[in-house]
Amino acid sequence: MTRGLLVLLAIAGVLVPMAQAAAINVAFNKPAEANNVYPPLIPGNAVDGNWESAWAAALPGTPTLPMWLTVDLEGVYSIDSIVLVGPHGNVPGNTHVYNLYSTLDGFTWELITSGTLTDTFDYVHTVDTDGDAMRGIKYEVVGGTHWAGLYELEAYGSDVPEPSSLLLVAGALGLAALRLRRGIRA
Ligand SMILES: [Ca+2]
Repeated sequence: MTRGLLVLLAIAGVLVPMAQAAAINVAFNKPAEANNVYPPLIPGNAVDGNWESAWAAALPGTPTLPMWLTVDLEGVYSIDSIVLVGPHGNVPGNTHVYNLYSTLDGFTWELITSGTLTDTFDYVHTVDTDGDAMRGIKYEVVGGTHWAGLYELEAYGSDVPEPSSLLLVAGALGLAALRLRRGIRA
C-alpha cells in the first residue's frame, strides 16, 4: 500500500464517522410561527421536546381552516423522517386532516404528504422523507371539527455539507498529494 493511499484512507477515516453520525431532532427549539394562536398554547410548544405541551389555534374548525404552523430549521438539513405528535386525550376520536410541506427558501413549499391524526387512537405519525434537503417545515390543518393544533414536530436528520466544507476537503486532499510529491512528512 502506497503512502499516498494511506493518507487518503486516513482523511476518509475522519469523514466516514461524520457521515454516519446519528440523526438528531434538528427542529428542537427552533423558531416556530402559526397563523393563529390560543394563548398560552404558543407555536414554540410544538418544538419544545415535550409531547404534553401543544400549539393550538384559537378558532375551531371550518370556515377558519386552514391553520398552519411553520418551523425554521435555521439551516439546510438532510431530513430522514418527521414525527408529528397530535392531540391525545382532548376529544378522543376527533380528527385533524393535515398537509405536510418542506421548503428550501421559505417561500416555495413542496408537499411531502397528507394524513389524518386521530386524537388518542392514532396521534403519532412518522413520515419517511428519504434524506431530502429542507430549510423549513409546514404543518397545515385543512380538516377536522375542533381546534387545530400540534403537540410536537420532530425532524430527524443531519447537516447537508456546505460547498465551503467540500472545498476544504478537496484542499486537504490536494495538500496531502503535494506534500507526498515533495517528500514532506506530515
Ligand atoms: Ca410540545
